[in-house]
Amino acid sequence: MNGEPVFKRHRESGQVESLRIPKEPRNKVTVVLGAQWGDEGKGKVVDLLALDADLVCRCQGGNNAGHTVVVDSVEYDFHLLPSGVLNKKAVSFIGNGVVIHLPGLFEEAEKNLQKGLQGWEKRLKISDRAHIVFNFHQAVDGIQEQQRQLQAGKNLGTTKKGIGPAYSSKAARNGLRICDLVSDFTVFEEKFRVLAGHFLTMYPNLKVDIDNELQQLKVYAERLRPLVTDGVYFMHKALTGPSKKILVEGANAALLDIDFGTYPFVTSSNCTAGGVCTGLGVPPSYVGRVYGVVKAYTTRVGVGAFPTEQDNEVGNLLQSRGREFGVTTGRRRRCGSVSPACPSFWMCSILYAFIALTKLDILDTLPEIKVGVSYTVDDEPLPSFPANMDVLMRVSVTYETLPGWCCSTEDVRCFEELPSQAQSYIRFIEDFLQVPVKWVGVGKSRESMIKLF
Ligand code: 2SA
Ligand code: GDP
Ligand code: MG
Repeated sequence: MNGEPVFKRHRESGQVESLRIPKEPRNKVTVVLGAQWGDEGKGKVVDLLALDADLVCRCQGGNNAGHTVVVDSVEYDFHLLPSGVLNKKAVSFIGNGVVIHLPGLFEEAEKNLQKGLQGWEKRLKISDRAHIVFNFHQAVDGIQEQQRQLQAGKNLGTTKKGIGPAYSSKAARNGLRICDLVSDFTVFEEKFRVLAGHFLTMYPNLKVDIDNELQQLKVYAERLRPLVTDGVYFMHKALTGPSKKILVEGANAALLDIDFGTYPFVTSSNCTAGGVCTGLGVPPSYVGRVYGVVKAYTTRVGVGAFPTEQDNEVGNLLQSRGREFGVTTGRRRRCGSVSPACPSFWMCSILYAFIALTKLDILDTLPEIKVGVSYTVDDEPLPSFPANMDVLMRVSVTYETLPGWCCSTEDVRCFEELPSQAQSYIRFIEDFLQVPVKWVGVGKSRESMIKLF
């Protein structure tokens, strides 16, 4: 395809326009990805980078994600809308890799509108290829969780936002997309009834109010139509047209990636760099800088192995000081030590150009800080991260203990003013990963981000 001419005839003028992909990439995309189990503070980093972006995109996940942005003491939370939607000069784009629950999207916009988010509909574009999460997908998510608990004695701890069932419909090829919704509604209705019937057969206890949901969807279809675009063409124009700053906001994180994460305790999309290409239609050569967001400690919400979890006073302190509660579900997040020995960090060293290290201020009161530096199983060092969760549950972590700084970093705005122990902690992580730390977060606001270079 590279360099091959592809032509598109312009509808009104009848002129033929080349969709050739230039040999030298023009507008490469900058990507922000979570490097742990999510909630590293991606929203804040995206908001910061979005200040001078022209286009901010979401490429995967759905409203399971919860991204917080604090501007002028107002706290916004985004789930489907890209966090860059706050920038009135930027266009926001929800790509084909995202699964969209329409009532969720409009509720989220309404909630943030009350807080001051204005004009979002004028600057949001949605790919016609994105799949729709229906209410029954969410109900099925809940039923599947109950079944896992009953049958296997353990659920996954999903957000119950219908993410797994919606991506299952996509993979099973009976899912419905935004393009179906905004086309002939009679055809859409037929397909919707077939899909609902399919789930009703599989889950006889499922309650689906088909007529009510269809009525609601018809209303959404009208509201949505002006926002819907051919996502592939839209991205092609953005990538190859006049100079533009394009930003991609990853949702969830490396260890929740369906291929590379702690399967099966993962989400249902690719949260690593590949998801950017498939979820937006961006050629790999157009992926520019990838920023990995790393929290100065680690959290996990939901079930699954967490080798550096601190199920003790330190974990409790991190949880309360860091206010570690899920943005989508309000669940208490499990807390533990940062572990650069963990595989997402290996991926980090290979893939990530820079690191944003967030929430350093939460460590301010700890007299010492443990960092997980290697894993062993049955006294054997692990050369790589185990795929098998039963093995991961048995790993022992070797820690390096670093001195804490026991003073507030909240008001610090440059690296040199940080206590020497905090500087050493940052340099330790940087050296271990061999990836430069570009930002250090010491508070929730945009201003409390120290830029290192
Ligand atoms: P799902 O709902 O099918 O994607 O759940 C599968 C696993 O993925 C985890 N997951 C998350 N982990 C961290 N943060 C997420 N977003 C919210 C937040 C979560 C919340 O910002 O706090 O509010 O609880 C997120 N979304 C999915 C999930 O815990 C499962 O382990
Ligand atoms: P995301 O899902 O990666 O966008 O992160 P979340 O929004 O779920 O969770 C991160 C939380 O940490 C939010 O409440 C942010 O406001 C907050 N936060 C981000 N960076 C910092 C920081 O450097 N210090 C402190 N104290 N809070 C931060
Ligand atoms: Mg979050």
